[in-house]
Amino acid sequence: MPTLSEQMDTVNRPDEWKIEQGMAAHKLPVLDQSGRDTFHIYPPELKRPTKDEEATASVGDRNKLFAREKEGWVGYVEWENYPEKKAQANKILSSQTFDPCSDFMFDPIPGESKFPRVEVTATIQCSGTRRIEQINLYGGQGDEVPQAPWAEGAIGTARYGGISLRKLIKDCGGLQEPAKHLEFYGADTYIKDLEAMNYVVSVPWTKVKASEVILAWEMNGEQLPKIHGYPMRLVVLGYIGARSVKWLYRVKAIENPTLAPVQSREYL
Ligand SMILES: Nc1nc2c(c(=O)[nH]1)N[C@H]1C(S)=C(S)[C@@H](COP(=O)(O)O)O[C@H]1N2
Ligand SMILES: [Mo]
Repeated sequence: MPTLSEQMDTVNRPDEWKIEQGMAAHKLPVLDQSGRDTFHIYPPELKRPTKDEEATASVGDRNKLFAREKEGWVGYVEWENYPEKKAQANKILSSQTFDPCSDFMFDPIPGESKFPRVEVTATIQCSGTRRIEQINLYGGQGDEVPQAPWAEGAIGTARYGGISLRKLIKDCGGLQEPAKHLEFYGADTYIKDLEAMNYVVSVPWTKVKASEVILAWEMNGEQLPKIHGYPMRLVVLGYIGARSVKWLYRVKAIENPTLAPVQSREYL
C-alpha cells in the first residue's frame, strides 16, 4: 500500500496550491476525473514570455504615446484617431510574447446589465448529518465516517447572492447536444482512503434550467467567507450539500452524471 505522500505525488500535483491561490492556472494541468481513471489535461504548450527591448525603446517616449486624453479615463486613448500612434503601439506589442490569460477571472462579475442578480435563502444540509447515529448503528463498516462524527449540526441556512448559472450558460451559447449534465470542480484537494483527488460532482441540466443552481459570491450580504467557498461557490437548491461546490474553478458540460469518486463512491 503506497504511503499517503506517495499517493499525493502520483495523483496530485505539488503545485496544486497555486491553483487554489489563483496563480499560474494557465501553466498547470487540470485533473480530469470524469471517467474511471484520472488523467491530466495539460494547457497548450507555452512560449516563454519574451521582449525585444530595442524594438520597444525605438518608439520613443511611451508616456506621450499613452498620454491620457480624458480626465478620469485612466489609460484611455482614442486609438482610431491616431494611425501613427497605433502603429507604434503595435510595434511594442508585437516585439513581445505574453503568457496567455489564466483560467481565472478575478475581475468583477458583470453586473445587473448582463446577468440579473439573484438572492436566495438556502439551507445546505450535509447528507452525513447525524452521522454519529450511523456510526453507532453500523460501527463495523464505519471505516472512514468516524473522521467526522458529528451529530445533527451539519446544516446551515444563509442568504446567498450571485447569479443563476442558467443565464451564464445561455450567454455562452447554451448547452449543446449531447450534454445533459454539468460537472463542477472545486479548487481544493480532497483526500479519502489515501487517495488525493479533486472535488468533482455533477448536477443535471434540468436542475440548472429550473434556475435552482446559483453561482454565489455573497453570503448574508457580505463577501463569501473562505471557509464557505470564496471567491465563488455553487448553491444547488434542494440537493444534498455535497453538490454545492465551494471554491468553484471549472464547469464542464457532460453527457452522463460524473463518475468522479466524490459523487460515484461517496455522496451518491
Ligand atoms: N470544493 C468543495 N466543495 C464542497 C465540499 C468540499 O469538500 N469541497 N464539501 C461539500 C459538502 S459535503 C457540504 S455538506 C457543503 C458544506 O457547505 P458549507 O461549508 O457552506 O456548510 O459543501 C460542499 N461543497
Ligand atoms: Mo456534506
